[in-house]
Amino acid sequence: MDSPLRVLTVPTSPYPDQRPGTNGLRRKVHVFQSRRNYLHNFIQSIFSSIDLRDRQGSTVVVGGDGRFFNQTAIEVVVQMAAANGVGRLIVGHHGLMSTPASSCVIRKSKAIGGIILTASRHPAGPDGDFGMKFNSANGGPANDAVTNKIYQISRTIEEFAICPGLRLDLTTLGKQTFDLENKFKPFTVEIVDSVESYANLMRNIFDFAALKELLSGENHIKIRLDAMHGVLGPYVKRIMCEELGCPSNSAINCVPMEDFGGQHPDPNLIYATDLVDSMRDAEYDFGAAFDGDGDRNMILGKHGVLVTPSDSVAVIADNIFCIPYFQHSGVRGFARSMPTSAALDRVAKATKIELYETPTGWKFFGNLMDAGRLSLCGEESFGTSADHLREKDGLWAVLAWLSIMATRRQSVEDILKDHWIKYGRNYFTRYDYANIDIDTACEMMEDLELLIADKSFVKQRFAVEDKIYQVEKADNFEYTDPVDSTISRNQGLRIIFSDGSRIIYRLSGTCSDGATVRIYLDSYEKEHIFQDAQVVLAPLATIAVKISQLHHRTGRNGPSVIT
Ligand code: VG1
Ligand code: CO
Repeated sequence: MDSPLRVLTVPTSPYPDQRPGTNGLRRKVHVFQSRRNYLHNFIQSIFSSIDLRDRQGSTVVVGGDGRFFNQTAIEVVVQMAAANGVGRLIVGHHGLMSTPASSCVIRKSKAIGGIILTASRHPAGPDGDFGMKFNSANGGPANDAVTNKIYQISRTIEEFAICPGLRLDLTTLGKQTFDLENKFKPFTVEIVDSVESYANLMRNIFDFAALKELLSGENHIKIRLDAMHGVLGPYVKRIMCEELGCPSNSAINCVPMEDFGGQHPDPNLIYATDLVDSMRDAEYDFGAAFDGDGDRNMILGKHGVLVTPSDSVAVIADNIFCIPYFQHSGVRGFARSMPTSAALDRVAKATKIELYETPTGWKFFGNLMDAGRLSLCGEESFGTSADHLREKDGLWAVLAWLSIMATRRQSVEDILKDHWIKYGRNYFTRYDYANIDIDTACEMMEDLELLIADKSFVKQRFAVEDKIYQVEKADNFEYTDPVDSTISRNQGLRIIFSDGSRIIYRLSGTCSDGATVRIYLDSYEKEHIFQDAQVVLAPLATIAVKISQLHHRTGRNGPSVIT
């Protein structure tokens, strides 16, 4: 018999910059590779943030989007979990598990949490990004109290525990047991097929027979799904092709790759080029793309008509009973992140369902769901999901849209048009200025805050060509969690005009280096609903740039990306 594996305590020195952002820690791969114990320190900080009594013998889920450095990192996570008293690890086959599937598996297995190795939509490879998300027992991103604790520990860490001799076989499904020389034993690892667990959940939410009829019945529609070489490929193949009968050419870029084929696995009109190109002519009725870790989605109709994520959640809300899950569970509430357009608010008002406006980041929705107050939510950043788990869920959003199409027997475009006719249209766009010097970005935000806080700012008028906007309210968004009264400050600067139009400024919390300034523009039209969004929002953009002096301060003459 082999002798038990040794557990070592290794001295280390802290790093000052391991504060998790909007959703986890993200850095350039070379930071993890070249800074001694950078990875180990963060993993130890995660484990140390969990009380030893809760940790001992507990279950932890480990997933990843398959990007470069995942294999190295998984090995370290497993060796450190064993040395930190975790009793059982559930790891995705080949180390792969999408973010929504991880949330599903954490909940099903009653784990104390999960570590998801991903930098989400950021490019990968030796020159790309790597990252780690930490989710709590409810399956959702850890809240600020937890991430602050992790950060505080990382600033003073002196040692970490590891079982360096532990070797795992990620290719074989099933249980592997390890003997350790310490008091915590035995340590087991289960390699699981997360696609099956996730598919099971979907079968209980949607009417698969109706979807099968829509996708492969006599008068079936044609769809195109782009996994962008992220983790979602196997889920798309199994659920959409094998089970619902879509022909195999309807699923593209479905082999997960370490570098995502050199692309940004970011589902928007700029980066999802394969999908956008193939949707241009009239061949496909429906298209969708997902990000690296499978939590984001972009929905397109025939000819590539975009459903903005802000509209997407509103349309799903208005058609919520096309999804059998909600017929059984009822609808408890709707929510959107603050910068997301107010399209959802109109549906909430009409249906008399409670609406919550939360700060950016999925963690805020989880608390409301756990308290039974929220059923459906969305973010403008291509995130849509419900309370079946605690993450945004790319494939769920696709199945939700297809369910609406199956029930209403209408095209994406007609569903969208009907929605605007019924509720009016919230035009929305986001300008991103990436790789801005951090000090310049912070200074701009500070100056802006002072400017809009001045009493004279309210009632001020801004004119662009024949449009005049008058400021009605301006503030730094602050959120009080209605469940536990936690206050989250500094969540974005808002300027709200008298016609309801909004300009919002925020600094991204997911950058791997430098700063990204985001400007969100939202404007409502009751009647003129068929205009070009960029044209409608151009005056607001001019005002946003003028007030912030963004171009002057950064030397830029336009955003890096418009979504
Ligand atoms: C961005 C989005 C936010 C999203 C977050 C994580 O955060 O704006 O809506 O929840 O990414 O998404 P930020 O702080 O950069 O604006 V994912 O799919 O990258 O985990
Ligand atoms: Co993501």
